[in-house]
Amino acid sequence: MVVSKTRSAQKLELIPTNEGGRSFASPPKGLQTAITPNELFYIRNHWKGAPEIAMASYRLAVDGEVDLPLHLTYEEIRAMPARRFQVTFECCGNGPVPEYWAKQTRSVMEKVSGHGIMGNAEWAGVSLAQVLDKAGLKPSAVSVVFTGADHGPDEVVGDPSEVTYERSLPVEKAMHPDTLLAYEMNGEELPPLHGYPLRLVVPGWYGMCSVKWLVGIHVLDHEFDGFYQTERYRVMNGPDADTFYTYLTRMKVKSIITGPSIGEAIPTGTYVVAGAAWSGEDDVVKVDVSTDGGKTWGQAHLLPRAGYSWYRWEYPWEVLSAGGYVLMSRATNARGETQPMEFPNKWDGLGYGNNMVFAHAVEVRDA
Ligand SMILES: Nc1nc2c(c(=O)[nH]1)N[C@H]1C(S)=C(S)[C@@H](COP(=O)(O)O)O[C@H]1N2
Ligand SMILES: [Mo]
Repeated sequence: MVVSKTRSAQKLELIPTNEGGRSFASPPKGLQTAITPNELFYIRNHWKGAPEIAMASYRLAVDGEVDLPLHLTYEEIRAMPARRFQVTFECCGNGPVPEYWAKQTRSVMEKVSGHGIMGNAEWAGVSLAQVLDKAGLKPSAVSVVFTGADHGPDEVVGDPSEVTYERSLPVEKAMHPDTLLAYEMNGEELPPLHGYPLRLVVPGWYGMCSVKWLVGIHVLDHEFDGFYQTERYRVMNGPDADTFYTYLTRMKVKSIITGPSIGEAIPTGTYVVAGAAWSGEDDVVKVDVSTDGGKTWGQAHLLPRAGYSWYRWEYPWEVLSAGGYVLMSRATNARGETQPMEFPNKWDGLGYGNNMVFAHAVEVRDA
């Protein structure tokens, strides 16, 4: 695996979130605009850098439970009808860090307000369903596995045996017309660290589903049991549950405050508190905001979303006395699900899928 040097400039404003140079969070300003610029969009890689892909010999293999296996060149994919829309990404490790997490992780997460492992971009590509239709799914098809060109020992296990980054989707989600094989991000060719030449974009589902550096699509007649499918991105259920794990798929209902930034000092007067809210493929129907640490709540003004983007919201706050304040936001989706006040997945200590209401401390000074 060769580390890509072409985009080293991209990292400058991003905040490293681990020591191996694998992952970088967006700084607060990357979340303040409706579109996250490519150079501020978080990077979450299991190994350092981007795998080198020789474009002259690049082929996307489509095989398994299909009538006609395919080997598509990049040009053949680009020649197919393009789709283009916004999709908000969130890593399922995005969120405030529980007390029992390592100190070092906590200090990094504080820098990014605990929310920088997400972003919103406009993606362009072809409908995966179109490629699967070309190959012809057999009636035996159950799951569709996506293989990245990156591999190595797992970052946590450290086992010297190689694992490849592979994830699967159920046929239904794979065949959804908005599941994309994307080659463009915000109008630019996919940057190397975001998956050049081709990545999956799975609207509404947590980031790990959107496999980068895609080289293979393999249709199975059973559930996929690869390492990153079954050993990661799951949360332990409570002691009374029927099943041990829940595997994360759609992003839970959640909201963040993006302005003022955490710890920022603002003047007395009227300040428009701003933020974002999202909930998988579902609509967000309301965002409540508190400026007194959750004692009282008022409703924010929700702006319409674009495609599968986050909703932006605004809440005019009249604040007359200087001092410290704790802001909170709490989103509710069209299914009636609301963000919990406490850390939801406390059983395993991994912190995945944390959509709790977050305390956002700011300072108000006399204008
Ligand atoms: N091939 C490959 N795809 C991958 C990953 C990876 O390490 N390798 N990381 C996944 C995870 S956990 C996330 S959150 C998203 C991050 O996408 P980004 O780095 O473009 O923001 O990519 C996903 N796709
Ligand atoms: Mo992730």
